[in-house]
Amino acid sequence: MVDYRHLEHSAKSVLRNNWVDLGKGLGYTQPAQGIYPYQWNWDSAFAAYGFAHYDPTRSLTDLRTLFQGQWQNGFLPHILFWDVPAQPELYYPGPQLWEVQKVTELAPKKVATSGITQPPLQAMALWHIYKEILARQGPAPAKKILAEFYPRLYKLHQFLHQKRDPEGSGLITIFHPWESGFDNSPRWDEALERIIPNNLPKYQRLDIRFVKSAQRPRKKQYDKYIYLALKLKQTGYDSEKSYAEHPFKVKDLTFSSILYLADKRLLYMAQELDQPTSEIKGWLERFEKGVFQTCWHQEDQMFYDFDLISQKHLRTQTASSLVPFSTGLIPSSIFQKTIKLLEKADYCGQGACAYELLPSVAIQSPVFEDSRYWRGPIWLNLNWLLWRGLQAYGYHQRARHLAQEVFRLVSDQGFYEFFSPLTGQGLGAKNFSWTAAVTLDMLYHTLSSG
Ligand code: 2M8
Repeated sequence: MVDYRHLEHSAKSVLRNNWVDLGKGLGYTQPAQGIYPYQWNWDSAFAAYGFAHYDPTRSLTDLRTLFQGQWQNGFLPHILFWDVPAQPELYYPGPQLWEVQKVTELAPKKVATSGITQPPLQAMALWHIYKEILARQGPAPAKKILAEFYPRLYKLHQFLHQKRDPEGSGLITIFHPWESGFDNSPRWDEALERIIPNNLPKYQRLDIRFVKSAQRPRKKQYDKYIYLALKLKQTGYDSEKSYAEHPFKVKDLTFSSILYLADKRLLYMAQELDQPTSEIKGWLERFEKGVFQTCWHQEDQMFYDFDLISQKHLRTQTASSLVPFSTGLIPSSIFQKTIKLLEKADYCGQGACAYELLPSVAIQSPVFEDSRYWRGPIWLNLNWLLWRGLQAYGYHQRARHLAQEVFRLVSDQGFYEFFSPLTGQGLGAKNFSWTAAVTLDMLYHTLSSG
């Protein structure tokens, strides 16, 4: 029997201990101590989902701090290297590799950042915080929050739609597997095959000081990550140039689904603030058509990422194919068929897994690896998106069951970064922020719905 109060208490202490106070009203949630010491883009938004329930001020500080790293063109980098110059290298690749301030005028002066982005969850998180503040403090303070963040969010979304979807397909192009957030996923293997790194500088992996190398990407993949980052730097992080010459260009299904969810929140904000809405409505319509035109594979009856270079779907069986359901816009006939996958031993049905939670890659896929990051393990942010999808389709019983399995898992194992589907063992970093944050979000939801 899970002790909810104990779970709540321990999740909150993970978030509290990972908080970094920068002074002057700024601060952020580290994803985890040691391995991820800086501020990560979508991690801060996930953390906000947890904090919003009991300390919305902190979640606002986290997002406010994140937007200090926004570039002049609206781009929001995936890492902000706060306070780094005086310290030895804590994380590789650090600011010395990206050198954004040296190669582009668009980068902010006050904080060094990376030159790639991540799934834009911020408008979703902000809308969630807004609703909490509205319920506790009333409309005036809540609206003030929207007015503060709206211009920055709008600029970010506009950048993504204009610069990362010049085709107007409704789907966003990523230039680096790390932009997907599902970094090492086999989703990218085929598109990475053509990348042959050359002239790489000598570098030292720092991640494997903290986590066993068997749970981290292989050297062969890491070399490609560094090579692609350096290629982007050569263009001065210019989207047009990268569109023309970069060797990794993929329409990312999950990134685009998250942007769609975020665009919807942006639309609600615009309506609250009496701002023009037609451009946002246009973005929503593009995805509503585009996700079928670009990502739906008729023969497999499945959604996939689309490789712009080979002009092919990337057909590896991963949980990412289920993320579009969190948008609620896929016809329920397709949802009903796809959700049956979860009942198969391929995913977590028929007792195939220690906990009935979605693994990141189908267990029977030839590329499934039980313990290597993003190549098989259970991630709770992914399960949280599925939980939202189940609710959107009225599968409340199933959504409740999923939440219960999450509570059982973290009570037994702790708030790890990811978990083995086969044994449930906690893997990667300990006391991981988004694991704690999405657990809290599900917990508050469960407690408030009786
Ligand atoms: C992982 O990615 C970083 C690179 O950005 C890494 O492995 O060093 C991913 O899981 C990513 O989605 C996440 O945002 C980041 C921090 O938690 O770690």
